[in-house]
Amino acid sequence: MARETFHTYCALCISRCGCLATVEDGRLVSVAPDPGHPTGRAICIKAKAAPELAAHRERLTMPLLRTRPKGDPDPGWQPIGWDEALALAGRHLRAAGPEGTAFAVATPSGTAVADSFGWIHRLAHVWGSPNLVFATENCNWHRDFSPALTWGGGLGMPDYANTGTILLWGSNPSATWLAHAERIRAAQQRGAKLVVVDPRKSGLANGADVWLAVKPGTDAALALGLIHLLLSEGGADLDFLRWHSDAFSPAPDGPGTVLERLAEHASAWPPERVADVTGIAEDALRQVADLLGTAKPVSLYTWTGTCQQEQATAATRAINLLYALTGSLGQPGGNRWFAKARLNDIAAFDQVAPEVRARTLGIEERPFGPPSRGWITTRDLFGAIVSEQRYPIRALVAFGGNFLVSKPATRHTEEALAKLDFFVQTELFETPSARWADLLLPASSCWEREGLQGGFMVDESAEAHVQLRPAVARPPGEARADTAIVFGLARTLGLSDAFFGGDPEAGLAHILAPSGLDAASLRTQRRGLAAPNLGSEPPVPRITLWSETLARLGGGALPIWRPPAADPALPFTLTCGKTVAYCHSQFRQIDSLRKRQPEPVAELAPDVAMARGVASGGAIVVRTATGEVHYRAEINLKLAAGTVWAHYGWWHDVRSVNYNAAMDGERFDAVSGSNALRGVSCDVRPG
Ligand SMILES: Nc1nc2c(c(=O)[nH]1)N[C@H]1C(S)=C(S)[C@@H](COP(=O)(O)OP(=O)(O)OC[C@H]3O[C@@H](n4cnc5c(=O)[nH]c(N)nc54)[C@H](O)[C@@H]3O)O[C@H]1N2
Ligand SMILES: Nc1nc2c(c(=O)[nH]1)N[C@H]1C(S)=C(S)[C@@H](COP(=O)(O)OP(=O)(O)OC[C@H]3O[C@@H](n4cnc5c(=O)[nH]c(N)nc54)[C@H](O)[C@@H]3O)O[C@H]1N2
Ligand code: SF4
Ligand SMILES: [Mo]
Repeated sequence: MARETFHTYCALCISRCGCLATVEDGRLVSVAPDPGHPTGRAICIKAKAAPELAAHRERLTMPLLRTRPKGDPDPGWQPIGWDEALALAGRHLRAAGPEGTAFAVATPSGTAVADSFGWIHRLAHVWGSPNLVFATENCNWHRDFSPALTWGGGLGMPDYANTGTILLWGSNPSATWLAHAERIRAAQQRGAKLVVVDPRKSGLANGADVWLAVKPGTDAALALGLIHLLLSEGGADLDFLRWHSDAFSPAPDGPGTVLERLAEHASAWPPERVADVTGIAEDALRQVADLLGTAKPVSLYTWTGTCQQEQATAATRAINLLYALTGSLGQPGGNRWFAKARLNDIAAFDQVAPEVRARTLGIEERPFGPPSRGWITTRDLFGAIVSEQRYPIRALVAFGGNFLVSKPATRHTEEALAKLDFFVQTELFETPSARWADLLLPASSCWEREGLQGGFMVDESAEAHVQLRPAVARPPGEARADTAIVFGLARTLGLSDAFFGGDPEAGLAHILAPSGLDAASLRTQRRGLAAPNLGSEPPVPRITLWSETLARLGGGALPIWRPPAADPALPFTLTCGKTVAYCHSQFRQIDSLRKRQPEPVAELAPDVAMARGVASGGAIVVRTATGEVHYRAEINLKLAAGTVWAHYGWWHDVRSVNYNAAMDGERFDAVSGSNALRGVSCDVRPG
């Protein structure tokens, strides 16, 4: 048997762990860490299960055409050839027209669709559609773009090698980003302090100097309370603020400086009140304020814990303001924007005419949110499809993504998918969302196609690293890479001129051109190379503590936390998070992973279990204002009081075990559109 081992990286999630893939006769047989790679020190159980994923009997192998009506549990899939499938898609997209076609893509942080992300955007833009759905508002928006409201750029990455204190806020890399967790652990071993803000103590929180068990959805109040302590007890870096911020400018709308106004604003949050709202003991608050003021430089990472909230913009603004006060932004040991390879951007955002851009769904309501970059919410898309109020949208072209499970308002989603004239989806598996497709196209997995990664994020040298992942295994049947499918669609739509004459290799050469690297050298050095031509790391940006933009939008120049409307019938707080076994709605069909985590679990804080007479292992129903979900209960002593922490992403019954079927999608952040998926009022009963 021909057995061969390749240097590659696992593309299944954002960690992009460097690994060694062993293949026998075109079949992936094992995946192991590649310690010499910048992110190769460890791999997780998902990568170990990759051979099962690649060879799974339920993988799609042929283009499939629906022959039965939508809503029929059996779509009556009829296999067809690729040429026929692409020609059919071309006819339907031309009938719908560019504005009548929306595009969708799975998350690049939790799937390997990252390989094709730029190409999919290019297809949408060159075709002329202003509307592309992806999970950004619930995912990376508040990490990558909402800090722009405070300092004009993204969050950057903690400089772990030099940091004094790490503030990990609503992010759990031990389950979600192995290479990131590894860097944090190394910093701790070097002596860095770690503060974790999370309603649930898991992973790194177990070894943290302080764990703040925040009540879900109260992060903005907590951050305002810490701002108050920093400003009232001398922990803020006033010299830094003098040079880099508007702190000492006169406040635009009244007496005093901006900093004085911030101090006054935050003084509404003395420790007693913060403790009352967030459930965090005053001692712990003071301990954290002390660390932030003294154990510098401070670095910050925050992700979906603070983003999937109704007040996500206020929460991220308050956390960003707190961080600005530490004086560590852009400093060695603080958050930095490590230089990465210079690559050409192929997304072609400017190809959409301004008058069409102006019609992006949601742009009027959220001009500083994702629609400003062409990213729309499923609520807006499905609303437009069903109501036809703005303009008719008749066709949807989706590359992965499983909205019926990953987005709220399941019934509304079904109604919209049913109404589309034409829905084509590329997928590895037949998901509940794919079951509504007219045409289902088989995608190869990341182990079966080449992929380029320009930057591995977690430190300076990792970010400068570029790797061209090889196709190591044979795709099942006729499955194709998403990029190849994009090129095929471009060809049928007559857009090949904008796609390098239809030659993906020429496209790759174009992407790499400014980096000083080329495909040939990356193909001989499969472990990747440091890019000779890096962009430059920006200097410390100008910080605006006082946001005129948000004031104009009605959110207040300084962030405000509002208590959610109390509902005595729903006394507990529901929230969620990810586990290492699965990504979102994926991998439930993989036996070894399913063995690790066989069923949907809701963890209950002891007070919740006690109040409702639930024992660990019992069946329960979690009820929100708009739905119910069935779970197995587990009592978790390391959970903030009053909290229910539940799994999401299950779909063996898309209604009864699907967290998001209990979310109606009508509660969302006004600036970004992020859904309130965490911090939701709920009750529990034995089921
Ligand atoms: N195994 C695995 N890895 C993944 C993914 C996956 O699905 N599975 N998905 C990838 C993607 S797309 C993303 S966006 C990242 C996400 O990465 P993370 O943001 O790390 O993921 P989560 O576990 O969803 O949420 C982080 C933490 O938020 C906490 N949390 C819940 N409610 C609140 C709250 O109200 N306030 C605060 N402060 N914390 C809260 C949870 O307890 C959890 O520990 O992971 C990526 N990696
Ligand atoms: N309640 C709740 N809801 C959430 C979250 C949460 O924490 N709680 N997290 C949110 C976040 S952070 C995100 S990013 C979204 C994720 O939402 P989605 O992007 O919808 O993610 P998945 O549910 O994993 O669906 C991804 C689909 O893409 C397919 N796929 C995987 N790789 C490829 C590929 O290479 N090509 C193609 N064509 N298909 C592929 C998979 O088979 C899978 O069916 O969910 C959000 N929804
Ligand atoms: S954490 Fe696991 S799934 Fe994610 S890239 Fe690393 S090995 Fe792959
Ligand atoms: Mo995400």
